Amino acid sequence: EYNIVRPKGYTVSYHATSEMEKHHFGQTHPMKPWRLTLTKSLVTAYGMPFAMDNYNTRHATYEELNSFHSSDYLDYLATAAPEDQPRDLDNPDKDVKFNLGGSDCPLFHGLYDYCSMSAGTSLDAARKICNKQSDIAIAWGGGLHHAKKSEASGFCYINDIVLAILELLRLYPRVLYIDIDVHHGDGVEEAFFSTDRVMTVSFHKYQPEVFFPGTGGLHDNGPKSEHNPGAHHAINVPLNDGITDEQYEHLFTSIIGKVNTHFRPSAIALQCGADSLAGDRLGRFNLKVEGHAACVRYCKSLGIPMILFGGGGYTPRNVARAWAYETSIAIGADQNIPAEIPQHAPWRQHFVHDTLFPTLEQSMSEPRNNKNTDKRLRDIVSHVHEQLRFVQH
Ligand code: TV7
Ligand code: CA
Ligand code: ZN
Repeated sequence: EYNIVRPKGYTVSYHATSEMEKHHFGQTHPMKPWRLTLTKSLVTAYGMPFAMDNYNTRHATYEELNSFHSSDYLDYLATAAPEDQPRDLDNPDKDVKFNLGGSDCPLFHGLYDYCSMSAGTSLDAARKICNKQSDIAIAWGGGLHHAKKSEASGFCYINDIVLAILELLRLYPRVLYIDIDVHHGDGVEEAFFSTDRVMTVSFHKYQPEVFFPGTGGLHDNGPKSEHNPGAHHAINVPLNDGITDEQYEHLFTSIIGKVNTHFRPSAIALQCGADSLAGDRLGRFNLKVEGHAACVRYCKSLGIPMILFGGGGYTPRNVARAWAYETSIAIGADQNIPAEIPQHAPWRQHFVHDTLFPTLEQSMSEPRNNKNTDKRLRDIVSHVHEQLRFVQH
């Protein structure tokens, strides 16, 4: 009923599985896998699946996970059960093995299945890009950027992004990783710290001691040693509370535009964490769906093969709005979908306001004060531009 048609001349693939969405981190835990259900139902209500190749994804194999993660970590992840973790109720995060079983990264039933499905989604997306069957591959179930080689961190157990980028590197000489989640993409940055084939750029709230994970300062640009090819290949854009669409879009395009001309990526991996939206339960920014999505639109305009990953996002109705709208941008249907949430969308009542584009006032009772001065943002851009003088591919 909407005017959604297959884009001419390019292919978008959508990688998901309804199995992932059934898992629970625990009653009060902010990470709600059913936000993926809500996203899929909105994408479907708008008729977008007709314009994409839709894949039901499989579990990643142990060997695939092992291409980044250590065997001792994976073995523990595969066998640890919730009841193995006698909790010290006064000190719930104390001494947990591989950081598993604390309150951020609890052990829950089906954890290994959940992790291997998230990774399977992202690996399938990467393979479709590598064999040129997709120009844009979408993996909203991935984007778990904090996981380390031998450690869970910040709701992330398996770093599906690192696995997908490793897959892209088999074919593509250079991969640009961009991270618009409100948190620093530390796990991905660390994994590629010593190579000049991956440049990582994370935009995030930065207030060490107070805001997780506390890394990603402006001057953290990769190993300083002259002999390390990865030097200058980590870009960090530390921000304060309350940044607006206008400021963010300007920052994003001036930084990514310059990165594109200096680094000349052959593929892009874009983590679209939706906790940078206004009204997020954990986030602190004032971005609207339009501002968040402008990043996807800009990356698409570069005409480089791209994977879109999910990530954070703790107000499920807004996560679904952003990722559904960003899916429409991928297929070039953003002009053709009505802003009104379709009448027949299941879960319609969950959206509270019946529009894809709530105003700031609709997203939160009191918009945050914007603590980002234009002067500070100009200084950030000029530091990044200086870093890029060292990068010439
Ligand atoms: C990618 N913030 C992940 C972002 C990971 C953020 C944190 C929580 C949190 C956890 C809960 C919970 C919470 C309301 C919020 C230092 C601590 C403080 C746990 C209470 N409510 C992504 C990780 C971050 C768990 N962790 O980038 C169970 O907030 O700040 C911390 C660490 C120790 C642990 N405590 C928080 O978006 C996917 N956690 C309620 C129940
Ligand atoms: Ca980020
Ligand atoms: Zn986040």
